[in-house]
Amino acid sequence: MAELAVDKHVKYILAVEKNKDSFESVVMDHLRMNGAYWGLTALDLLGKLDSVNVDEVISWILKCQHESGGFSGNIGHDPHILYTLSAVQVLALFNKLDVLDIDKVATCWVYESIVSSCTSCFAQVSKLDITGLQNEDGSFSGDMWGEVDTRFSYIAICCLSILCCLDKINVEKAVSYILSCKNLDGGFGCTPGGESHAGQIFCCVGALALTGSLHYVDKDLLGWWLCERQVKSGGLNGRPEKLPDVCYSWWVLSSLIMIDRVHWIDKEKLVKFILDCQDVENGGISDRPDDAVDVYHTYFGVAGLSLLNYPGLKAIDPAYALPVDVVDVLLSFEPRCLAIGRGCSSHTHDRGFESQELL
Ligand code: GRG
Repeated sequence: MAELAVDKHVKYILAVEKNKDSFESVVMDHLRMNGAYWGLTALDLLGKLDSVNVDEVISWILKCQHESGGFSGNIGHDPHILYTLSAVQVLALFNKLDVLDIDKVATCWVYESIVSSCTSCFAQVSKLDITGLQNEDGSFSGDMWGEVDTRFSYIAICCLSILCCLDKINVEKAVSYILSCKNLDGGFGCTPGGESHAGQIFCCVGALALTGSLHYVDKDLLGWWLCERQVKSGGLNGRPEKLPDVCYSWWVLSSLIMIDRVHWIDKEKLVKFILDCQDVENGGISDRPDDAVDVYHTYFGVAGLSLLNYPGLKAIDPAYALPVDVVDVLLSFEPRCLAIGRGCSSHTHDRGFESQELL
């Protein structure tokens, strides 16, 4: 079996960022914040986050922040919850969430600065209306235009959990809306009655995990639907009769881990499928063998391998979609949040799944 071409992938990710005129950079211009999250998290999992200039990244992220508090996909674009989570995740990756509290002089104690940034984040977040984006039925819209999707429920919950602000939304209603999107096949769609799709399942299961609500999931039924996603080549698809795609190595596998049913798929075959999608000469990973590579598939390929405990990769948390050591730092803030009386219910330690020993 081929090995993971770590150095080639690192080179490829760094080159996409540098070469602003490349086809990939141009088509990704409007969602560069997502690209930053994919590329930087992949670099971290590969152990090479130190090859980027942190100050440059942070300064660019802050230029994407709007008056409202939300972030856009690039400078001068409109803010959206999709990019706001990526911005917050990248700041968490660098342990720089405190820059969100731009008016406050950083205190010497990291917890203090995080928690105080939390409070002011909430001020910003409320202007951005992550909390205001919650609708009466518990669902979330992505921005001022009102589209509703369980992706936005996950994003709001993940973002507010990272910022210690989950207590500012109606979690019970958010959970109840997500459960209303559950189908008879055990899966979840983007709205009630919407077809089950592995991407939406990740969002719903992730949101339930982050709110300590996984007991509402029929794990055997959903686990069966998810493990049926594995096709002959070892790759996973997103729904019945569709082609396999490396990105589902994340959406399906993380969901299976969260519901403790990952042992129902053939892990060796999946590893082989992901490795077969590498461009071993120029780096990068594609959706399927011999297709063109891109940063999105490179990230989700590496993240999938990380979930499978591929040797040499940092471990990734299936619910926060951030490296485990980054999440450990976030979770360690909870006692401090409680101590200053924030009554923070944002960090559910017992999310109901175990870390895996897979390979
Ligand atoms: C932090 C990891 C992370 C995610 C943030 C944006 C988001 C939350 C989740 C997106 C979940 C999702 C819907 C993923 C699916 C993406 C995808 C490959 C869609 C393609 O769907 P189709 O129907 O393709 O075009 P198929 O594979 O069904 O043929």
